[in-house]
Amino acid sequence: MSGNRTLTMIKPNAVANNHIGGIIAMIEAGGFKVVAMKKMKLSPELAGKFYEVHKERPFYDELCEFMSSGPIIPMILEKENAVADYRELIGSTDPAEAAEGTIRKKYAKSKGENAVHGSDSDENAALESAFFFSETERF
Ligand code: RTP
Ligand code: MG
Repeated sequence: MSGNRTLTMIKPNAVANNHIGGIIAMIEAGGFKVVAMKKMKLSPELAGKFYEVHKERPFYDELCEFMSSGPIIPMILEKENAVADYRELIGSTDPAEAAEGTIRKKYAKSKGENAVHGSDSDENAALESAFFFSETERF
């Protein structure tokens, strides 16, 4: 899967505000194929595990609380150069800095409640995909 897949989540704020369809439309218009998808709610413990790399950051507790506050939509996306191209499509972490035409520019509320996640490397894309999807769902 190296190089052509990434993992995204539609975050609780975007799901709660009925932006699932709008975000998936932007993803598909951007040339990505949805190869796996589900709706689920993370426990604070699971959110903490997913974001373990940020454990020492000041926003960690707030992030885990937010990410377990309501349902999310994890998806595996496929496209050539998926990780980098998807980070370009979602835009900067802070919506105030996100470029026009990006998902975060359109749907993020704040730096924390920023509508979507995108893996930051091929290695993390693989790890994060396995976090959410079993082998039979990642065909
Ligand atoms: P993501 O991992 O969600 O795709 O976002 P990212 O790479 O752009 O940002 P990252 O540095 O990995 O941070 C992970 C998530 O933590 C929240 N955050 N809050 N309040 C803050 O200063 C702050 N900074 C980061 C965001 O939800 C960010 O997406
Ligand atoms: Mg990140």
